[in-house]
Amino acid sequence: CLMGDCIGGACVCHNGWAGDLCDHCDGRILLDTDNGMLSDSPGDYAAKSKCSWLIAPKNSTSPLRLSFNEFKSECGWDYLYIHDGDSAFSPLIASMNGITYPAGQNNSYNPEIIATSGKAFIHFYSDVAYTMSGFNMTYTVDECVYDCFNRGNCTDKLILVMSLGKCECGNGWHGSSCQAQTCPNNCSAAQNYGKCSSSYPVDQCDCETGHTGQDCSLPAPSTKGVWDSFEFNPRATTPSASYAAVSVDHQIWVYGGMKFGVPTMQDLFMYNVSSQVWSTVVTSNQTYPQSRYGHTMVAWENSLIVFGGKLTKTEKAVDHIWQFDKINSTWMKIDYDVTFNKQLNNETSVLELSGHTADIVTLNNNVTIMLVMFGYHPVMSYSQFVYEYDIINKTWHRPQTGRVGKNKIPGLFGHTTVYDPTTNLIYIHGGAISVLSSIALVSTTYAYNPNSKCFTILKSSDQPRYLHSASLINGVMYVYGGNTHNDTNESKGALCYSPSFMAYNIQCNSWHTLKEQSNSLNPSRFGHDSVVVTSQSPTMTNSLFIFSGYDGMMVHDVLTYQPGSCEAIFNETTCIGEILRQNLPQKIQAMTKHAYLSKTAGCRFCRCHQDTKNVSKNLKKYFGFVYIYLQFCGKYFSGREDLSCMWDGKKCGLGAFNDTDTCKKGRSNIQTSCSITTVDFCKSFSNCYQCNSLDVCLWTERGCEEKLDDSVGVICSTACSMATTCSSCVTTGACMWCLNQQQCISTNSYVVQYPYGQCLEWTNKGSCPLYECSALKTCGDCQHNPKCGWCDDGLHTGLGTCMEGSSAGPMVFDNVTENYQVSAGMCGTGWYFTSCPLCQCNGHSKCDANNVCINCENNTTGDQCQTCALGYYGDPRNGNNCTQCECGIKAESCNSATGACNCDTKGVNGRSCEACDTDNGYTGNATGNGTCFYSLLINYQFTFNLKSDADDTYVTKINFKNIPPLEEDVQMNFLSSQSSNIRFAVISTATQIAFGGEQTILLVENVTDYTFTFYASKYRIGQDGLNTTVRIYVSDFKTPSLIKISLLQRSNRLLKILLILFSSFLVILLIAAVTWKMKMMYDVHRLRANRAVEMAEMAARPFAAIDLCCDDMYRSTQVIGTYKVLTPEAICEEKCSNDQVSVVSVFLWLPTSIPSAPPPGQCGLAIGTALI
Ligand SMILES: [Ca+2]
Repeated sequence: CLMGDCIGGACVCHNGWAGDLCDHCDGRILLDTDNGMLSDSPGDYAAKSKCSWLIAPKNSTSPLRLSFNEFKSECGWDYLYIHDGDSAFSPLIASMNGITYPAGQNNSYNPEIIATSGKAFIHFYSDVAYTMSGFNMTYTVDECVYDCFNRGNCTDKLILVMSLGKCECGNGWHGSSCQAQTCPNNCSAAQNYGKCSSSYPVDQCDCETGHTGQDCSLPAPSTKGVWDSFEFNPRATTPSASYAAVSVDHQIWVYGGMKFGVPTMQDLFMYNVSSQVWSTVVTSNQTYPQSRYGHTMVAWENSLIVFGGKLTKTEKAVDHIWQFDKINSTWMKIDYDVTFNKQLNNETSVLELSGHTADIVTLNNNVTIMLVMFGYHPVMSYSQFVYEYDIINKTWHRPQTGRVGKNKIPGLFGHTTVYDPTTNLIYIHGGAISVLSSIALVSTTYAYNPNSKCFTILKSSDQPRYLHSASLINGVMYVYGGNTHNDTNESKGALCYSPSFMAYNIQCNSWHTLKEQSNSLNPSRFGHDSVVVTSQSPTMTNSLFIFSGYDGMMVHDVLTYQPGSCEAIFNETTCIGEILRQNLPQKIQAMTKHAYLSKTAGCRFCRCHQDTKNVSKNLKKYFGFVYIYLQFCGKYFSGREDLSCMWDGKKCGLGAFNDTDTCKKGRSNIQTSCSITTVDFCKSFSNCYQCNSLDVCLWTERGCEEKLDDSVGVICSTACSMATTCSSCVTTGACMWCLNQQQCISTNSYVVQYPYGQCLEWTNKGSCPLYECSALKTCGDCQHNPKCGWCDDGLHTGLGTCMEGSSAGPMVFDNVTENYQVSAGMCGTGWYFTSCPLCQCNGHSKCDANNVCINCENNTTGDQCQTCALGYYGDPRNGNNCTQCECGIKAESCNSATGACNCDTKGVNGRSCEACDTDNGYTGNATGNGTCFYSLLINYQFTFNLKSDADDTYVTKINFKNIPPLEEDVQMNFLSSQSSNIRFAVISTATQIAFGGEQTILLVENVTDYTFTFYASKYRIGQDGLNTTVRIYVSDFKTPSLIKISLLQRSNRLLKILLILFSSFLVILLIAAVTWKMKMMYDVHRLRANRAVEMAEMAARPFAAIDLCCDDMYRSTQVIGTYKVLTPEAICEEKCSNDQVSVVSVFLWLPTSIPSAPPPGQCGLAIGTALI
């Protein structure tokens, strides 16, 4: 008993713990010492954990420092919420989930956080599926985060700013926990590269021309990218995620986003890059948009246009456009027009999107549009639409789009887009898609041509992610961070928060992994955005600016990245990035006399793709082209991989795509126009609502098709979000109900709907537990809900009311401040927040000195008088009444919860014991005073095993009957393990009419072994025309009981019959043996036939024509559907009607040797199917 006492061989757990060994948390615990530790359990946490802790040190009001030694929970599903204060209504400061690594391991990062109020309310919730090792954390008062890294003093000076520590950093260090070095290396002043200059808020290096980097040690321009990070002033803005940011003229505008802590009214912030100052933008009128996240913002002329997103208050997606006038500092909600049917129904418009993207594009016809792509819609699921918003005319269009190739373009959530004016294409990367009932992440890159409305699939990054950021600098798309955790079973350890940094070179359609930034405490995050800051110096390239994001907390810093520049490269080879022969392994060098050393001025990356003609034939023959490309291009490439440079004969410069013909030729051959047909357009939709929202398409049994005059449509099945109650939501397995948000959502959207832990608890599959505080009836149930506390009525019987509250008392919502306020008067002295009253009798008893309920009154029973006593039913918890059972004489008691009678006669059932259990051979008429009988057979012994744990608990009676066939005496033998009373009776009927009624012959009491004879002559047994029934009533026994009973009727005639029977039996046995053999043969035949049918069926799969593309074969990747993944996935999937199982087909690549030739006559590929 880890956290309990062993009493009488069973563990009795301490408050806040549960389990057979009291080894996992449950309920609520108060920690009131100045320091301590808390953990979910020593091993993995339990499924369906609901645990909370209130840290409220008795002797201190100083800020609390919370440090995690370990944290591992299921990313996106199991959360640890930390509130800065004494209740779940206090400001949230973290919603930890996913994995952090203990110090010393890779990506080491032990999160620490300060609760400035001096108290912390912590709640842990795990759902029904998948558990991990959980967490273990410590807390101390009056200390600083990371103990200032021993670079400064942790002082007692209280700074009343949220999350600001109290480190007074020593010389040379700054930051809230002294994590950043001030003027590192003295700005390389010794080499005259720079000097440390006074600056607000901290001194910074002022580098001389020709030098850059944090300590001015890098040459400027530099071939290497340079990272920097700094904390922003939290007084001016709040860290957030899923906000929107744009950069205009050295000003970065940040609007909205999911924020923890106290809500802010005005959500627009501006960062001045030149002065490095953040400021809140205060609007000059009282109209401004409600707080939202998952929206988009674009800059157009002197305004910012915000579209869509989910309102933080209601978690509802909106279709609003708000425009901010930068000159007058005013917000305006735009009334727009649409050229399509906008309303899906009365409540929902098709434009209610979140997690979409928006870009400003000027089309060939000179119309400037905001191009909105994909996103999640509550009814229409992952949107596959592209919308065009004509900014001048305030009108939305929804163009038909097409694609190059056959692969459908799926609807995406949390993807990124960048618009490249040079190629006039939008580049789309990553995102979450729907796969059956769960989500999958993709690593696909698409190009979208806004003029031809065509999608083209480009090279995959092979690293699926969503909620990452992407920005374009000099033809290179930089992708940072994101959530890389797929569905738990698919994720294979992928991180919830990725630190990775990748570059996509548009010119060459190639991906490169870049060095992760290492300047900040934790480079990993998702939900951030990146913008491009235009360089103020002609020798420097534009730089990347990344603000905040989410890593379980809202990240408190800004990252900047200055890419390397081509100008810093001084020789041709490095500039254009050839593979250097001397870098190749010796063995291969010998075979590569001509390989890759030909000189053509051109564009670097494309050479790997294009210059294969110069590769030695021997080498090609030996290794194959694919091998050369994969192995050498990245590995032995000289120079920089994330730059697109060219050599003009004298110097290296930016390799703009259309500068020279050579470059053009070098460009990968990407087709970006296609024919767009309505048939294809309709077919691309995989959602009924999306399909039917288009006038030209119709959802049929075959999917989305072009609407023709004779088309027969199918009505869309109800979307989860249309259900407004839990019970209507959880009827199918496809939906789940979020208890605190009161929302029904599809299982394939949970993590995209609540990416920051907004759902405190969910349920599905027909169960709808009570959740509101007021509905919870015991103190224990009450405290499982983090928002509730228990108000005892002061009578010490356990009676009370569950209310919303904090440790200080009940809380009520104040409509004026729109906040919860403590209203201590509502409860008085009986407030229990972290413990329960010791006497728990549900109002039906007082307690003795040991807090045991003395005598449960009001017809209740149980340790806490929590159930109705025998003969009563109902839910007596918290003072409710029990109702008397209505069973008459047929039962002494009823089910204490439902009131169904516990019938005392075996074979009698029904709520009021009015029916016979005919399924088990009991017949009769149980209505009124009637009863049921078991029909015995003559000359057989029957055994009845009446158990005390099954349905027989309350059985005290059993009745038997028989109509003896012969005119002979009937001998009854009775043997029982329990003493019983037996009544013998006969009843004669002639043509169904009772003949004198039942006649009792004898009553014997308290017997276990008894023999009785019904005399044929006396009781007219077996006489023709008279159906005389013998009846045996066994009563007053207790279960468990074993009863053996037989009726014997002996006669010569009987013997004859038996002999005939026996000889017949032998014949029957022979026939049976022959029949059995025939049956066996038939079974084998049928099995073979079935198998043949099955094999024919199997061979007919897959059901759809598919294109197989074997790219990058040596990395065993497969192009599946429209995205590429590293793990094998189904090429086709046929759902069974119940949505629970499906038949999947997979491609199998049979093992081959290098060179990649399968055995003669074999194609090397096979198709397999499986039922999953
Ligand atoms: Ca879980």
